[in-house]
Amino acid sequence: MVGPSQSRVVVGSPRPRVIVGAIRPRVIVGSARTRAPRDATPRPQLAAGGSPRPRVVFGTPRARVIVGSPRPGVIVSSSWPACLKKEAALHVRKDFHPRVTCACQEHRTGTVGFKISKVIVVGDLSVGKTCLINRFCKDTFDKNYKATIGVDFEMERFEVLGVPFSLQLWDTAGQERFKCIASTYYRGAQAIIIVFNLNDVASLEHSKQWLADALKENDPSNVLLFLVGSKKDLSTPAQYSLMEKDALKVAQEIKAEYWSVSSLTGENVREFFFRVAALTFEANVLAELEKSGSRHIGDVVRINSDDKNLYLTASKKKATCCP
Ligand SMILES: Nc1nc2c(ncn2[C@@H]2O[C@H](COP(=O)(O)OP(=O)(O)OP(=O)(O)O)[C@@H](O)[C@H]2O)c(=O)[nH]1
Ligand SMILES: [Mg+2]
Repeated sequence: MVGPSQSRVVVGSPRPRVIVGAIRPRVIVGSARTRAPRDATPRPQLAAGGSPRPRVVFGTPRARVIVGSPRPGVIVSSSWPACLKKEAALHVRKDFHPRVTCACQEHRTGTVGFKISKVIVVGDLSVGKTCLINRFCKDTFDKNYKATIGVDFEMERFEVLGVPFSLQLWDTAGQERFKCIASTYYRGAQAIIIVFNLNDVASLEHSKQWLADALKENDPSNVLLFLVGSKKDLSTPAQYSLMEKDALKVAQEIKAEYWSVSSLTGENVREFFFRVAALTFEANVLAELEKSGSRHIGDVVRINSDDKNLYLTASKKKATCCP
């Protein structure tokens, strides 16, 4: 894992390497840009410069953008971001887990505030992965298709329940010829977003294969899954409801949360990524609490014991407000 919000990744050279220290993350494939016109030879690398990125804040009574930027402030509800449909949700709750809320109030979130969570976005070519990320991170939409070559990534910084939290959104190539490069970046994901085109049933059928490939590099019990139908603006309501039935079936089979979005209109895009951030943040804090719950400063360590739990728990101090 690279350092917080300062990384640059170089991909596709004989040995990919990660350089820490640049201001904004940027991915270079050889000397080529990661997005090129379909079937065109790669173009020279353009620097992805720009102003400091705004930090999206939510989960606090009044959300605000902390780092200034030309982008207008993102106003977010103080509540836990809702899922799209109850039957398509990973968790049907109205708020963060009480242990998480309590830990945030008591500043007991350990290293979560310094961590960057990796999210990978996979799916068939041209389903709209890049447009989805760009709509959320840059609020832009490009109607011209430029295939992603290898991988690219964007960072988005959040503040959840007063704790800073960053997502690294990895945009991977759907084209078969770049799959090999892209799959080397699947490892270490905390969330996997599988995108399919709501107007192309084959892309939904391929979702399971994309997931299987992504899970080869990740621990299935430790990863959050999202199935996202894209290009909703192109479906009629009748077409959409037919497709949604199939998509919900697949989502339930693979235990993913289902969303439908349009990067053209922006429908559900922000809500979806807030949900990804909230669920990922919550999973991180719960994991941190579990870790710190099993090892407390002051615990007595048993020596010469076969017991797997070397830490005697008698001296554990109870948290004040956690259930
Ligand atoms: N109408 C409409 N078009 C979209 C939407 N999202 C993406 N597109 C178009 O679909 C095409 C492909 O979008 P990309 O985001 O580049 O697709 P991709 O999945 O990143 O493709 P690869 O990088 O090759 O894997 C582009 O022409 C986009 O303009 C959408 O929500 N609505
Ligand atoms: Mg792309």
